[in-house]
Amino acid sequence: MEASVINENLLALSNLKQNIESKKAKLAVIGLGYVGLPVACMFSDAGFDVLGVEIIQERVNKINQGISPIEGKEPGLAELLAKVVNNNKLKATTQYDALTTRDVILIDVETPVDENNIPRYEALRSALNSLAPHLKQHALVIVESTIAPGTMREVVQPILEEKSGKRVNIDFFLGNCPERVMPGKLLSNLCSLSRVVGGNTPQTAETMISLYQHIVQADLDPTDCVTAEIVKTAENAYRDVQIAFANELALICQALDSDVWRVRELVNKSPGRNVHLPGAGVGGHCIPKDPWLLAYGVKDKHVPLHLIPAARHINDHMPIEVAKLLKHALATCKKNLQGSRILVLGYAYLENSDDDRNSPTKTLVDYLQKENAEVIVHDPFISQYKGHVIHLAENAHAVVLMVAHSEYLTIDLERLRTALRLPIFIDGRGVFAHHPLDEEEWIYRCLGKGNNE
Ligand code: SAJ
Repeated sequence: MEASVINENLLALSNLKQNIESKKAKLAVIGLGYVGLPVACMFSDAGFDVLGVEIIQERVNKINQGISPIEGKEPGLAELLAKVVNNNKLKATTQYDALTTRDVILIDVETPVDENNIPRYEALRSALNSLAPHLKQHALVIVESTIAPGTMREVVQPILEEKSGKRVNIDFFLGNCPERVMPGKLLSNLCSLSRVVGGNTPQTAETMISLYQHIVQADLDPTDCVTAEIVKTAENAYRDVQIAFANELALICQALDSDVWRVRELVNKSPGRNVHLPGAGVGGHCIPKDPWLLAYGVKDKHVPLHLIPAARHINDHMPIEVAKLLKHALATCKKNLQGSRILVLGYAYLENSDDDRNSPTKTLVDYLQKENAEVIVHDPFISQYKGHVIHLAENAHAVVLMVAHSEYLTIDLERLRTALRLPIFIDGRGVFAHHPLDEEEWIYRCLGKGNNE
């Protein structure tokens, strides 16, 4: 590239950086979901003019009225949204042509994987194809969605260049800054967790850092795009593998009539060990998906992946391991799953959450219903499963705890046992592991504890 062109680009990037530092730069966030909306609110509150672009008109209407469309408890978000909308710092629209005035565009759309664990980039491609014709000269585009390594190079850059007629690093700039948020802690995570700042060039990464400094009070680590894509997917694949180890150890302890809950306590006394919590499965919007995104990044590279897929299969199978404990317990009462009535406690993917994405309980319920059991589900946080546990337990043959919601830890066990037709309690999260139910009164089976035959 000629020296003059390089200088022109560096000058353009330097001007953008100055406008970001002075907050004159106009921002846009494409995708106002559980990540995009808090991000838009935080940059607005930091003093930027932010335009939110969202395809769901109802969500746009709510946001422009200062009302948060996000369910579940998100401390501070509703108040912050009302504030920034009322002081005209944040506006939402469905119209992409409004992006022509935007200097920095953040993309926060969903990037799921399908039943074959292949990324589905329809939302990402749609956002890019809609943005490209309206891309302002020398604008900076930052993808915050979690994407497979190589996606910036193989999907994002080509679409933007082809559909805008612009060239990366000359007419526009490009980066990847993966979000690190947990439902229930969106605002606090966005400001307190460090961010990996992947720039298509080092200068782009520096300009991105000048942006995130306005809302992040933690490390902003500059790197290239592919490293940023790998870090995000690897941090969740790593957690998935850790959980899978705990789950496989639980099955070992069950088979050896030992107690994984005690075993893990003692193992973790050894320096540098951190056996995670065994459980009835791994759900949510991140952990079940991101390992497959990481694997997809090397799909054509002949890298023999064993650990990451194996961990996914172990964790996906845990609801069936819970069903096996139930079957064995029923068999001791000469009862099959067929025709039995089972009360399942917990449908959300995480304790004290209303988020049911990739819920392990769904796997359990599907299995039980295929075995012709009658299944009743309770969950205090999900509207269609709310109810009174003791009433729901009436005439049930067994209770299966799938989620450690606080409500279940203080359940009236005496009343529960009286309501049940058989005193069977399957503990999928070890909530009573340290205080097992009375063997005289219950047929108690706990994932990871022996004597389950
Ligand atoms: N789970 C276990 N055993 C464990 C931990 C979790 O079975 O020891 C299960 C949970 O029950 C749940 C699933 O795994 O079904 C996921 O739980 P999670 O605690 O990982 O919660 P997530 O899905 O919200 O994960 C997010 C991730 N954060 C981001 O992607 C930014 C993850 O990287 C974090 O480590 C996690 O929050 C966290 O705990 O902060």
